[in-house]
Amino acid sequence: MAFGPMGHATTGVVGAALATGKKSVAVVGDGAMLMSSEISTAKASGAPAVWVVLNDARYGMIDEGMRSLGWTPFATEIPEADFVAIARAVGADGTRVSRESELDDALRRALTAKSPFVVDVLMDRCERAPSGGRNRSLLRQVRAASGVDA
Ligand SMILES: Cc1ncc(C[n+]2csc(CCOP(=O)(O)OP(=O)(O)O)c2C)c(N)n1
Ligand SMILES: [Mg+2]
Repeated sequence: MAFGPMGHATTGVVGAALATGKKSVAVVGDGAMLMSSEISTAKASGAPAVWVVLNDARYGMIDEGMRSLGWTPFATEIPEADFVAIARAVGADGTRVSRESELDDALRRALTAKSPFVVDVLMDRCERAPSGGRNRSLLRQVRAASGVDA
């Protein structure tokens, strides 16, 4: 997805699941997940979609960008959403991961679930995201796609 718009993976995973008929997994931010109602669409259309939501209760990339400029972040915090409750409210299912040791089991459940499934992963807000490596990787992908050497 490179530097694409928020919501691309959140919604695209439903199309991928429908097109392939296979489990399709998107790893998304909580902010992006809150922007759309795709769990309901997946449920209605029988799409075997899975969302792994990185729930840090903030627009993390913006927060870190502001900090890297020496600013005090503003307007980057969002309420900690209960994505399991949101999934169940539309007839789907999910599970919350609060500890790393719970992750494997949660992913196993997601991959065998009969309905669209959300893995709501609570993030450590003190832990900085590995943005440098991620951005370099994205840059390489963009350059490779456009035929320019990285
Ligand atoms: C439609 C759209 N609006 C705004 C942005 C700018 N933007 C890039 S990352 C980001 C925050 C993403 O927050 P979240 O989805 O919670 O992911 P996190 O960075 O916290 O992992 C924003 C607002 C964007 N890329 N696309
Ligand atoms: Mg976030």
